[in-house]
Amino acid sequence: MNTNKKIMVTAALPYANGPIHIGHLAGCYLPSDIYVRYMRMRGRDVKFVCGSDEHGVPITIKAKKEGITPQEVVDRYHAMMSDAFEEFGISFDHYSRTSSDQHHKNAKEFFMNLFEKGALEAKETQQYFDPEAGQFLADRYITGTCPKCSYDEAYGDQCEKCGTSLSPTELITPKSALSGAKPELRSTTNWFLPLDKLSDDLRTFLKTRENWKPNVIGQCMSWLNAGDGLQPRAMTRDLNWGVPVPIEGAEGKVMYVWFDAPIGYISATQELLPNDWEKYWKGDDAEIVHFIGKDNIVFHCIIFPAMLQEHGDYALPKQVPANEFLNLEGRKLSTSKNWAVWLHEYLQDFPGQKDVLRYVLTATMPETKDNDFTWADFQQRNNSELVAGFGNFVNRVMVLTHKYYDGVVQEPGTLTDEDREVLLNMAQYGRRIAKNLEDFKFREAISEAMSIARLGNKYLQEQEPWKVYKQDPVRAGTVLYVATQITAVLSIVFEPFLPGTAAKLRSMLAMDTLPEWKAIKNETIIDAGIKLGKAELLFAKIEDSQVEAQRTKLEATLVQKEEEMEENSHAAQKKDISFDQFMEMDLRVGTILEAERLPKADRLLKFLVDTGLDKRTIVSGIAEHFTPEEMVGKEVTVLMNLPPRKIRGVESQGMLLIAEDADGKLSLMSPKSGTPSGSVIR
Ligand code: B3M
Ligand code: ZN
Repeated sequence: MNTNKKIMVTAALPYANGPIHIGHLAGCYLPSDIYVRYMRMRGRDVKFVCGSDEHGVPITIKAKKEGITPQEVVDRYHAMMSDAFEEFGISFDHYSRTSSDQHHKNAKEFFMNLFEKGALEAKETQQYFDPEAGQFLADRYITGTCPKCSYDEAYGDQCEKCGTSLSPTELITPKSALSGAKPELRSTTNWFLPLDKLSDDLRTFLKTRENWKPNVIGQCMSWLNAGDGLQPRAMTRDLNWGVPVPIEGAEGKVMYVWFDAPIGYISATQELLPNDWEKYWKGDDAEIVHFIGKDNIVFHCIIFPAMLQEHGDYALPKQVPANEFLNLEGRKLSTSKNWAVWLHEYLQDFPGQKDVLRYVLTATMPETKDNDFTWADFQQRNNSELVAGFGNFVNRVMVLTHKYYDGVVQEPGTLTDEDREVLLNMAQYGRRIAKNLEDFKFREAISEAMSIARLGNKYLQEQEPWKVYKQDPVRAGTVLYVATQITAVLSIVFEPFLPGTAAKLRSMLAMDTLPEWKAIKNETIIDAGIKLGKAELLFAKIEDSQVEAQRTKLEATLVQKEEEMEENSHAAQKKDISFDQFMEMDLRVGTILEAERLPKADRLLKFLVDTGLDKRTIVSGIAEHFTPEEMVGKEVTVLMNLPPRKIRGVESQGMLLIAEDADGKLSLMSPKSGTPSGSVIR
């Protein structure tokens, strides 16, 4: 293994618009942490960076939904995610964020490098513009009717009902999600990466990658070979949240989030190593490894490499071991549907048991196909593999050594063939686990590590030191000496997987440092004469009630979702009317001049309305939703040509139009303020 290499390990920058859940961990944060911890134990020169991905439309949508700024959204989730990662033992050397000054500076320099060499092509395109909001609309900000299934809330990039990917101009009756206005197509210039012209270089790049996972290469080749091949992709957007584009004529534009985010890896390294960062990103010694989920493959294996190739100064990714997806109790994990096990909630519900989740997520890691996390499996693996297997073995060695030898590891007598075979096995396990980790096969690696604990239990069961001790205390001491070496190996091989447990075990074994991986080969790791620390249980049983509580919590989100779905299910559409029938209605803009409650009528308000044609009284049953004071001066929509009606002795001439949502909340149908009374609505 060439140990001069500078290994740069990155984990996908999580969008700062929600907490971390087990799918994120199994997808890239846990495998990357295991890999880096192992590389450190091999004495390799490895750096591990990540950070919050703070641009992109999802963040502005979240901000709009909550009525706060995008910066407030990212500040909340950046703190939440970095805290949760730290508590879970994801050992980044640096966790950055793409709103950092360093990143903005670095992204602009990267952009200018490409721009000045002509690697980005300016193209004029037609984009939807919201005349009310006065801004261009990102695809997600345009909704309309899906041309495929007629779902009336499809987005400009995708119909979530039938899954069809769309372009905004395909939507029927598009409207702006910002103002509701009908968007207009307007020309705008953006700067494109000509991926079509870069396909050959990308093919060469992909062909020279060694041992890439079939699912990764397969996805890349299908992108390269699909239809007319790769298409130019805009690297700038008409948005106001992101890294501003640093060129003349690009005012009001920001970098495409998938242009700036991968550059965030480099920015994080610059923040970590201001003077040495280039050693990990440039030159033949740099080895870049991107840990991601499969939904990020095209960005890390096609677009980012194309950017790096065009830039010219950078090494290209050596490995991108993308994982597939983790499902939860048979359903897709979903932030928006709250169908998830949130990391920060797990850490609250299972204090001190982060390693149990690390263990289960590694043992079930979706490395080559999607997999499913169930609470039953979580409980079963903890109770039978960790408690009854690993923990029980260590506890017997500790308790027996304290019981018979006051905790002191005995000088071994003559080793039997069985003893030697067990010790020899340790070195073989060490080699197999190392190989699996270097090949990103984490499930196999942890299974092999657990086999060591099984081997230890089997050895004790066969040698029965608790029986032998009476007749032959030396033999019993030898058996416990061998068993203690096995526990020491466990404390080494489990360091990448269960760092908390491994550290606790090493302190019980009076090992005051973390040995290098190669110590596994030594016949003696814990010398005779060493006094072992206090025996503590490494794992605790997980009770049915704890798991039941988790399932109940999950089911509650399902029920809540169903209720929301019911509540939000709008009244069914009424039967069709003819266009002529609609044209018979006379709808006008009116202005409320006076407003008062009607005596002994809680729900009624009496208005004097200037309709542009006349001033008339209208009675409306909205007193529980609006006060008379707030109504005066408001522009409203009036249905004029209704026959007058006597309501509580007051003659009402017409009706105000109100919108009522699924849970009964009312809002006035008001035109833009300043629209003159009498304006005809059609
Ligand atoms: N934030 C997408 C995601 O969280 C994106 C990753 C960026 S890595 C440069 O899946
Ligand atoms: Zn559809």
